[in-house]
Amino acid sequence: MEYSLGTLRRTHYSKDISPEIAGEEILLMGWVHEIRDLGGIIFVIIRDRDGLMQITAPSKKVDPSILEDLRALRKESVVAIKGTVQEAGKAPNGVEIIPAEINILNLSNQPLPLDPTEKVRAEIDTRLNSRFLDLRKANVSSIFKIKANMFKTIREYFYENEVIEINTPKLVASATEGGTELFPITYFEKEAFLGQSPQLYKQMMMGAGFDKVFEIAQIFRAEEHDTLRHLNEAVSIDFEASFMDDRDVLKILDGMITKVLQSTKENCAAELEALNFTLDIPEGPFPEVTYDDAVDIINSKGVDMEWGEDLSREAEKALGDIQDGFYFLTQWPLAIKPFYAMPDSERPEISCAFDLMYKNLEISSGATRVHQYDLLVKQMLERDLNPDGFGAYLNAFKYGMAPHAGWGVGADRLAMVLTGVENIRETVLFPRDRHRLTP
Ligand code: AMO
Repeated sequence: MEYSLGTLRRTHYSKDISPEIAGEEILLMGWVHEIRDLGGIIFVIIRDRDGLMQITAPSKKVDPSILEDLRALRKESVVAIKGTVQEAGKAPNGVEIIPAEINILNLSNQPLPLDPTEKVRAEIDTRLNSRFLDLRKANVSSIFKIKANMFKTIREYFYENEVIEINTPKLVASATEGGTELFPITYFEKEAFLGQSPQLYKQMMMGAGFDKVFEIAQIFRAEEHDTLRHLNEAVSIDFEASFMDDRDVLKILDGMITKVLQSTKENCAAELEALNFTLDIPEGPFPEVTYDDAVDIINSKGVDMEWGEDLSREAEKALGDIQDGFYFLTQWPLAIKPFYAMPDSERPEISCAFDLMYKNLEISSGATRVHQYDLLVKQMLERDLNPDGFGAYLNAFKYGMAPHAGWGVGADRLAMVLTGVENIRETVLFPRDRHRLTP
């Protein structure tokens, strides 16, 4: 039996095999999804990236050596099967393959640590431990196809709007935002950290004259949270634009999310179906709720909240219960927003900052930024941050910094909304949480 690829080359994916090509000889490559040996006839279901294909071997029609080869197959082994396409009303895609040659490319061990056919349901931890097998399931891989389409759409949106894609360092010397915990690392003889946000770098690019930039990259947060919506390594979609304020960038964010929703609906129908999920597309711009109104709503729902506090989980839930879909939370108190958020010119106790929420889940934070050096230093000091630690950043504000605004979207959280999953771990190939560093 051949164990190397040799001259074997795939001619078709399962999705390309239809009754129109009945009679043609094809070569399919994939995994053994199921074997049913009924004695006089053997059915083998082959799975590739895009679907399933039935191989039908009646003992009267195929060579006895083929039957022997098929009987030697084990579930989840990797095979190349040459055969002829035949119309078959009863087969899943209306076609089946009558095999002429079976090549086992890699035999799978048995028993499997996880059943990719989903006959036996597994808990998330078992699934993540054998993630490569878990990802063979159509519903699981659908999440990542939807996520790939999401990134493609977002990149297209930015490129259409002349936003320049950038890459900023993830090995950094000092804190970004203050507050959030950082992962310390050893950088030769110095201490360094994993970047928690490209915030300071994307702002420095406004001093570099790039006008509009975006970055899609990993962020690292050493938060001890163990929730369904926090990870220690997440992906952030960051946007920053010069000569714009919070109102301008809020509209750009609204436009981006709407485009992503539409594109998911248009391009990922099969994936949404595999997930058994209906994606709703809201009409018009997302509604806005001011922080002041949110405090009233939350208190009216029986959850105590003082003006000036950040939203507790209970408060987010109380608010999410009455907001069905995406909405912006605006006019946050300045004191609970980071030092770089601009105070409102009429009400200095509030900031020009907003969050984008989906029900009770925070998807994005954004703001008009402070572009004046003195105000920036003042706001750092008010938050007990030492401006000496921000020298390189602050320098960019001394020699001509454009007024600017921007936002960051949690890509994995947005993927939760698009796929309807409730655990953020589902939307990340190999998630990193408080308890998981492998695989
Ligand atoms: P913030 O800290 O709110 O803002 O992060 C932006 C968005 O990133 C996502 N996010 C996370 N997702 C999963 N796990 C986490 N631990 C996690 N932390 C954050 C959320 C959140 O809304 N520099 C600002 C953005 C800006 O103002 O441009 C920032 O990082 O969806």
